[in-house]
Order: sequence, then structure tokens, then C-alpha cells
Amino acid sequence: MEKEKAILVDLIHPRMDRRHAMDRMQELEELVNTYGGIVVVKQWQKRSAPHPKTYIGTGKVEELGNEGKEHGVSILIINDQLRPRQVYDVGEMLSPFGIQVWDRIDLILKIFAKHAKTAEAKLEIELASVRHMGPRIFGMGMELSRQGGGTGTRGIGETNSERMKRHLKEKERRIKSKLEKFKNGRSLARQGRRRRGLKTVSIVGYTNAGKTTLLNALTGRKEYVANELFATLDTRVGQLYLPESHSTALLSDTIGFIKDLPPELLNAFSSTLSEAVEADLLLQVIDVSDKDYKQHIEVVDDILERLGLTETKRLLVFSKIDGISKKTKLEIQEQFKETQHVFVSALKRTGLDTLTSAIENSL
Ligand SMILES: Nc1nc2c(ncn2[C@@H]2O[C@H](COP(=O)(O)OP(=O)(O)OP(=O)(O)O)[C@@H](O)[C@H]2O)c(=O)[nH]1
Ligand SMILES: [Mg+2]
Repeated sequence: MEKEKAILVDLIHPRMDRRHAMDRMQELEELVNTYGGIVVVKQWQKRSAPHPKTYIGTGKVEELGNEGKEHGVSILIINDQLRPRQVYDVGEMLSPFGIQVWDRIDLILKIFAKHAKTAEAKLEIELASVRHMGPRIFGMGMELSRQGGGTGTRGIGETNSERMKRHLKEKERRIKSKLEKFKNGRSLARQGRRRRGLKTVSIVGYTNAGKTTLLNALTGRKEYVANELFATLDTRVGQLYLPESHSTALLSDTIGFIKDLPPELLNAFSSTLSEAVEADLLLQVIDVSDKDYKQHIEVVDDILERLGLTETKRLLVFSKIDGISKKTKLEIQEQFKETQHVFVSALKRTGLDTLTSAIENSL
């Protein structure tokens, strides 16, 4: 299948520094690569605030429409969460050029939808989509059915939009009740483990930090690892042998975090994330070979807080240390001397014994 071509556009504040603007764009581009699209045009627009109607300026939308058409582009991706009305308005302006509009959340949802393998993950994504797209649909009186081609149909009365709202609520309820069953299954499994005295350890961290590689290295599993964002979308559990006490603990790996993760996505993934929520210990994996690792720690801290996990015991795992210098390692050591941490390279299998004993001690 031919890859879809995309234009990326980001709004930058006049005072934002150049490097930050480049980093934002690079991450967006990585997301597009993960989705499987090709980036043909990257554009920034300096504005101190988004345009109320079209987010980027209307002139810019027009310009990108022309440029996109020239390059055979089919999607314009805006690097932020837009208001439903804004997506609709930009979409209207770009439809003559044959270009659709996605915001950052749309892109993340598309990636999730592509990668989801288990029934549970698929349902979680469906729920997030309903929540994200819902307001766009019922707020605008758009045709709900996909067969309608998604084109705007104006002049639908109050009653129709009310009906759509009800339809979406109903859909949301159905998905939630299916998810409830998975949740109950998990909760029963957890109770069983508790009874057997099994402790659980959950790996959390930014996307692409090396979480799954670590799970595989520690448990001998062979889960999918890739240099892409959101390679893992559901929870995988493996057994971790604890040599000092000759016992085992359960180690689970889950979906990675990313900055600007909207609450509706986080909530939709509550079932998958429940392993982390119930864990006895969290391993926070940090890819220190990534220059933005400090920002990633903040993002993850913030999300853990949103999940109510500030009280859970936590161990920092600085990963991919095969990719950093001795000097950087010493700097990190100095900076985090107050916090319990370990250095590992899951790829080179270094530091794994130290990590295992740190886990064993914490439990
Ligand atoms: N150099 C080096 N690369 C590593 C190490 N651990 C993981 N990687 C690489 O980092 C990339 C991401 O690894 P994953 O284990 O898939 O990362 P993840 O955190 O599970 O990512 P998502 O599931 O996508 O959120 C892969 O290309 C791995 O081969 C390491 O210790 N050293
Ligand atoms: Mg993974």
C-alpha cells in the first residue's frame, strides 16, 4: 500500500526557542513514521495565541492547502489538541484540496488503532475515539455514519443532533460495559496472585524508553520490541525470578507515556493501566541516551500523579547506558543520589543483577 503523505504544522510562540521548536517537530515526525505515513512538508507558524476559528491563521491554511495539493498530500496534521469546531473549520477549508485534518490526538489514536492487537486494547481505543470525536460529530451536526463519507451536512435540526448525542452515549456505554468484563477478569487474576502471595512489579516510562526490552531481558519473554513510538499497547506479564528468596514476582509492561497525553486517552486505557495502578513496585524506565530524558521524567511523573500513583514505591531505572559516556553517567548519579536508582543496558545485559536485587529488596 502506498504511504500517505502528510504536512505537519506546529504553532510556536514568538518567544519559544528554536531548539524546542525543532524537538517538538521531530517528535511529531516520529509519530507520523510510526503511523506509517510520509512527511513531505514541515511548517511552523509564529503566533502568540491560536487563531480562534482555525487554530493556525486562515491564510496559512489556504497556503498549506495549495502546497499540499501540489505534493499529493492527503493529511494535514496539527501538533496540538484542537477544539472540535476548529478541526471542522479547517477541514472545510481544506476539503477542496482533497486534504483531511488531524490533530495530535487523532494521530495518536490512529497509531493506537493500527497497533492494537488484543480485544481489550481495541476496545480502549474505540472508547477514546468516541470521546475524542464525539463532540466534533454531535456539535457540528455532521453525518454520523462512515458511509456518509464524513462530509458535513448542514441544517440538521436540534432533534437530530440530540439523537446523535444519545447514540454516542449509548455506544460509549456499550464499550465500557465490555471493558468492565476485562477489568473484572484482571481483578480476579490479581486477587488470585495476592492469595498466593505473589508480588507485582510494573514497568512504566516514556514511549520507546526500552521497557519491553527490559521485560524480555528480565523474564526471558520475547515480546515485540521496535524503535518506534507505542510499540506496546497492552499489558504483558512475565515471571521474574528472585534468587535471594527463591521466589518469583510478576513483572508487567504496558503502554508508554508521551507528553500532552490527553486525559480522555489516559482514562480509556485505565483497564490496561490497572496493572500499574495495583503494582507493589514501579520500575520507572528512563532512556538516558535520549537528550530529553529529564523532560520525559517530568512527563511520566505527571502522568503517574494523574493515575494516583505517587504513593507506590518506585525505583528509577536508567536504561540504554551503553549509549552514554562515563561522564554523563556520573552526572546522573550525582543528580539522583537522593533517589533509589539503577543503571542498566537491557540490550547489553548489564546491570540486570543489580536491578533484580534492588527489586527484591524493595519488595
Ligand atoms: N542501545 C540500546 N538500545 C536499547 C536498549 N533497550 C532498548 N533499546 C532499543 O530501544 C528501542 C525501543 O525499545 P522498546 O523495548 O520497544 O521500548 P518500549 O519502552 O517498550 O517502547 P514502546 O512500547 O514503543 O513504548 C528498540 O529499538 C530497542 O532495541 C538498550 O539497553 N540499549
Ligand atoms: Mg514496549
